[in-house]
Formats: sequence, C-alpha cells, structure tokens
Amino acid sequence: MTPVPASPADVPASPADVPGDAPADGPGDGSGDRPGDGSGDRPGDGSGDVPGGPPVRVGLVGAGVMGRDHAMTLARSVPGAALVTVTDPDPDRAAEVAAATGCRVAVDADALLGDPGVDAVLVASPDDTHEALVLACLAAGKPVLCEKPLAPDAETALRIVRAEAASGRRLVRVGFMRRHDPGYLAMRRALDSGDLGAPLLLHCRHRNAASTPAFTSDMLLTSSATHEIDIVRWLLREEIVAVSVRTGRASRRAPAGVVDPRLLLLRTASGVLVDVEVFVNAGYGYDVRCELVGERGVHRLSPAPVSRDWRDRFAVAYRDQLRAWVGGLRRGAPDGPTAWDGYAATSVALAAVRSARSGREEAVTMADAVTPG
Ligand code: ISE
Repeated sequence: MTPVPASPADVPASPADVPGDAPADGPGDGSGDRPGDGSGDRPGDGSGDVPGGPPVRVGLVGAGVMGRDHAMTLARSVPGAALVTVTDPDPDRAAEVAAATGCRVAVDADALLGDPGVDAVLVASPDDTHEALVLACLAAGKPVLCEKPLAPDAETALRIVRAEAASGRRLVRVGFMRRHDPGYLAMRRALDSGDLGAPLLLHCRHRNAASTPAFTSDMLLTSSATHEIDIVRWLLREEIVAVSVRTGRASRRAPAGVVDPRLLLLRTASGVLVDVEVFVNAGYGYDVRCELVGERGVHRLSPAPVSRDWRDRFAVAYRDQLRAWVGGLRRGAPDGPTAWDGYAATSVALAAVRSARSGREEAVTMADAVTPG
C-alpha cells in the first residue's frame, strides 16, 4: 500500500501568523444567518483551543485529492480529532488513506453514517454527491463539514437550510476555508478597526495554473469565483445583491470551448463594488490577490508565493478550518460557514451564470433568512 504523501496542511506556520478558531456563536442565536458569522475571525494561536474529554470521532467520505489532504491533516494536526473511518467508491483509495492514518474502511457512505462510532462526518466527495450526504447526516443527527459547493443549485441549498432548521440543531458547516487564512483575517481586522474607513471597492484576482479537463465555463463562476463570493460576504458582513459577468478573448490554454478568463462585477447591498478576475488556466501557478479600498486607506492581502495549487496556498487555512470545526464540536458551539452561507454563495454564483448568458447585470434572489433551532 502506498502511504499518502504528507499533506501541505502539516506545514506549521509561525504562531504569529496562525489564526485560532474564533469563539463560536451559540447554537440557535441566528448569527449563522448573516454573512458576518464569526467563523475564525479573531486571532489566536491556531491550536484549536479545545477542552479535554474524548476526541471527536470523524468519518471521512471521499478519498480523492481533497479527502486525502483532509485525512492527513486530521490525523496529524487537529488536536481533539480522531479520524476513525473512511469510505470511497474506489476501495484502493480508501485503503490508502486507512493505511496512512490507521483508520478503518467503511463499505459505503450509508455504513459510515450508520456507524455509532462516528460522531461527525467530513464530506469531500464529488460535488454532485453533497446534497444527499448532507441530508443523510441531518437525518442521522450527525454534524457535517461539507466541501463547497453545498449544492448545485439554490433550491437544493435552501432545502438543506430548511432541513437543518427543522432538525433544531446547527449541524451543517461548509468548507469555505479562506475565512481561516491569516491574510484574510488580517484584512477583516483592519476593516473592523475602522482605520480604513468605510469600504468602497474590493479588487480580487483568482488564478489557477490549469483547470481540470472537465472544467466548464460555468465552473469558473460556480467552482472558482465562489470562494471570492464567500469571502466578500464575510469580509463586508453584507449580502451581494447583483452580479455582471464579462467575457473577453479566451486563452488558447483553456480547454476547447471554455471561456477563460472572465471578469465579474459584484455589487453589495450598501453599494460596495467588487471586481473579480477568474483565470483558471493562467499557467504560471496558483495566485490569489485581494485589495480592499476604503474611504481612508487601502489594505492588501499579504503577498503569498505563487504556489502549485490551493492546497499549498491555503494549507494553514485548511488546517485551521478543521481545528475550528472540531474545537466547536467539542465545546458544543458550532463554528464555521453555515448552510445559509452555502446557499448564499450558490445564489450569487448562479446569478453570475445568468449574467454570463444574458450579458446584463442580474439580481441575486434569495429567500428570507431561516434560523435553525
Ligand atoms: C477548486 O474547486 C477550488 O476550490 C480552488 O480553491 C479553486 O482555486 C479552483 O478554481 C476550484 O476549481
């Protein structure tokens, strides 16, 4: 059995650079229904700040690239977590993760979810499986951290929000890991300090070295830009109300028929304008930039070396996302982006898809907030 290579998420960052999980919002306080929900927005030592007691026994669904990465991080770098079981339709992949981490293999997701020895579930399976898995976790009463996107369309995401509300518990968290990135945390603190004055503009750049062969033009919006959409809501603590998308000359490096790069212009409820470049076949590497312009000053995301892909660039964020999730579960106070945040991001991304088709600015339509518990 080939051991899974060490995860980049194991790379320790200097304590000064690493955010801790924020004190979580209390269950049922409704804070998860606003973009500013307190996931990881305060500085700390990154240790997860967990109390004693038994570890959270985690079951992992999906042993692909992200699943393997999460497995190694959980096994090595998340105090208070025990990865106990993994499942994947490819038994070899599941067995590799099990061998590398010492966990069991479950025959399928149903077996994993039904295992009384699994306290919480990490979903890192293909996007089109997320809905069914998250709903099954809700039915089983198990907390779940689901990779983004929560669901392929807004109706489905809203169904999950409502199912969670009906369960009376805050069980769903979505893997928008950038909220745990030290650079974005510093930007949010700078904005919250008032030193920048009121935010006016945000300039975002999102470049990947190369897309996968199956990547589509829509996925630039639903798979890539969705990270910017979430970070904008979280930084500014307000909703995005309208989106326009522009497409120019396509790079010849993009797969046939894929329009890459694209530009998005997002408008928030208070009138902040956000321009986003998404370029997923930029060739030279993974490069994410962000500049916030306020009435009195500018804050730039701390420069990071151009990396191979998002797993290197956001290694600390992935680790601290898991620490925050597990720490929140141990304290009984859930932490991280909520099902509502997943629904909102999907709603904005789909408005972007509509704009790319219509050539006009499209309004983001969202339901009234739903508060669990
Ligand atoms: C991918 O799914 C991610 O989550 C990456 O962070 C993003 O950079 C990439 O473009 C997405 O396809």
